[in-house]
This record gives sequence, structure tokens and C-alpha cells, in this order.
Amino acid sequence: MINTGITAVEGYVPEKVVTNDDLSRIVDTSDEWITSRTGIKRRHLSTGENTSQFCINIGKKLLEKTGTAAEDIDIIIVATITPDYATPSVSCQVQTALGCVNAFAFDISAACSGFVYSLGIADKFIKSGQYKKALVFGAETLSKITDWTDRNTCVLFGDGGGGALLEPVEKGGIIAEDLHARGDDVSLTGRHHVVENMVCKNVEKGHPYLIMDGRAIFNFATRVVPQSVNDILEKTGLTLEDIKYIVPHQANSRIIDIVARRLKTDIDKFYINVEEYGNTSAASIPIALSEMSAKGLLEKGDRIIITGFGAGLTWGSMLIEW
Ligand code: B82
Repeated sequence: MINTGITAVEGYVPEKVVTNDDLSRIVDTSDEWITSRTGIKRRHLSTGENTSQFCINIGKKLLEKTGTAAEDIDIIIVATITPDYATPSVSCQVQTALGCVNAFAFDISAACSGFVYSLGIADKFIKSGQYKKALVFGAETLSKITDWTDRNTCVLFGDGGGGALLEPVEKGGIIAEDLHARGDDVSLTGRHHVVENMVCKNVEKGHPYLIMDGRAIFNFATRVVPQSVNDILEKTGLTLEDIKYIVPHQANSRIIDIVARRLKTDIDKFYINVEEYGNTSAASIPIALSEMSAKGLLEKGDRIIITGFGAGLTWGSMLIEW
């Protein structure tokens, strides 16, 4: 059987940093309130770059650092809920900007689980033996769909992206996955587009922003994430002792604290950077992986579990041997 490996990871966040104190000047909040409830101190916000630009920057770095020719890329997948356009997809914009003329390209929508879902999809294409190289991104400009007058949500989100090059490897790579959805739970929703046309004047009003029932999704995350991590371990016959890091979606440090407690493992096993970027949805896991790689935390043979959870509701985990 062909194994799919992550052979390079890169991230990109916009330069502009907005602190909690900056936010306390536009909504009724404080650094103390935000930090104690979420662990977030800062977030990077786009001053004009859109989601495709993040991916293009990341893709260029990935090709450059691995010495990969653009024409050799077979697949481009972008996980995002904040594409530049309904169509063309961000992945098609990336394809043309990078010159990946032989790649097919599509976006997927699975919110904060999007990167994990996308790795799962790319893995199957590579495992089929028909395709050799995939670029997989998670990237968001959540600031576009944030209500900047709502103090409960505008303090949470940030912009940025990350991406990976996937290729067949001899040993290790993606070892196991666990993917789920619960479409009946709408406690976290994004922009709602209602139908309005020449034959339909809609009475229902859409809304342009992210809306969440914090307590409900908090309970969801702290229930399903430990379960999903345990399912992955059970499938592989491994224990947490065999895992160097758990890399969770960076939604809120309190979620991670509770997940660690429920898994009866030390918080140090979790890679956490929510302090710096806030919640960047599909981008949070690849940004974390890119940081970890740059810091030399991911060595050959290390096993990690990535775990995403978010709107849909969707969730999923994956065990990767580096
Ligand atoms: S919260 O409910 O307001 N809360 C926890 C009880 C603060 C102390 C809250 C806040 Br603030 C921020 C995030 C969450 C949360 O649960 N987030 C998510 C849960 C599941 C899936 C995705 C997310 C996400 O924010 O991306 C709760």
C-alpha cells in the first residue's frame, strides 16, 4: 500500500497585529476578559489580502523549499469558508498564480475541520497511485465575515493560512483518520445566503456574519475531541505515550485544557498558539504545524495527532508519522 507523507509545511499570516487592547477601543471588552476566557492575546488581520493571496504565498514557499516544479503538482485542495469568490475557487486561483498547469483543483467547506478533511481526501488520491503530489491548504480571512460590533465574536477570530506538500513516502505519513459530521447541530453558523430572485421575494432574512452559541459548541468540542483522539489510538493500537504532540484546532485554550484533562494527559502534549493568532478556522492546524516545523519540534519518526472541530458541525482527527 502507498503511504502519504507530509513532506513540507508552510504558513503565512498578514503582518497587521491587533491586540486585545486595540479591540477594547472598538467594543466593550478588555484584555482581561478575552485572555481569561479564550487564551487569545493578539490576532493578525488582513489589510486587504484575500484568502487566495495567503495560499499563493504559502504555495510559492512550498515549491521553493522543496525544489518542486509547479508542473509536477497533480492536486490542489483549499479548505476555506471564506473564499475570495463563490467561483472561481481559491484553489483555481492558486493553480493559475503558481503555474500548476497539470493540477486539478477544488475547495472544500468543512470550517475548522477543513484541513483535516482535505488531508484525508488528498491521501486517498495519492494512495490510489494515480497522483503523486498534492498541495493542501487551510486558509481564511474570517475578518470578512466577523461582526465587528459584536463583542462576543469579534474578539475570537483572526486571518491567515497554512499549507502542506503531500507525496508518497516509504514509511509513516498519514496512518489513521477519523472524520465526522452532525449537520443537525447549527450552534455555529456563518454567512447565510437566502434565495431572492424575480420569482421569490424572501421574507426570511439572511445574515452576513459568524454566529455562535458558545456554550453549546464548547460542550460539543470537549465531548467529541477526546472521543475522536481515543478512536484513532484504538484503531492503531497506540497509546498517548506513543504520541509526541496533539495539535488541536486553536479555538479556545479552555477547550484544550478540558480535552487534556479528559484524555488524562499533560497539557504540554498539546501545541497551543491561540494566544498569537486567535481562531483562524481551517488555517489554525496548518499554521501550528508550520510553526512547529520551523522550531524543529517535528523530527523524522515523530507521531502526532491533529484534531479539528467546527461548524457544520464537523470534526475529525488524524495520526501522522512525520
Ligand atoms: S464560550 O462559550 O464563550 N466560553 C466557553 C464556555 C468562554 C469561556 C466560547 C468562546 Br469565548 C470561544 C470559543 C468557544 C468554542 O467552544 N468554540 C468552538 C467549539 C467547537 C468548535 C469550534 C469552535 C470555535 O470557536 O471554532 C466557546
